[in-house]
Amino acid sequence: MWKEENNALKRSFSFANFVEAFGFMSQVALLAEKMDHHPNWSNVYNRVDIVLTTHDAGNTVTEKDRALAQAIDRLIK
Ligand code: H2B
Repeated sequence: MWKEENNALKRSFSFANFVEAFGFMSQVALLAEKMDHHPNWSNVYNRVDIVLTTHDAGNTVTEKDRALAQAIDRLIK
């Protein structure tokens, strides 16, 4: 689940392997572009760590972060 800390929403996802993880990242990238709101993230092999914050609002959590978090959750259902 998403955790709010240090003015950001954070969640980690793990997958069976790198291809699955990268496929997920590709889907998130398209979503982010469509929503004009982009994640800070990192990937190591099968793991994707996502941090959502709005830099235009001085790195605080805004409705844009909450909306992207929900949209990402819908992807993995
Ligand atoms: N993504 C995030 N996470 N925060 C922002 O403030 C932000 C963004 N701003 N994506 C958008 C793009 C802005 O820079 C453009 C110009 O709309």
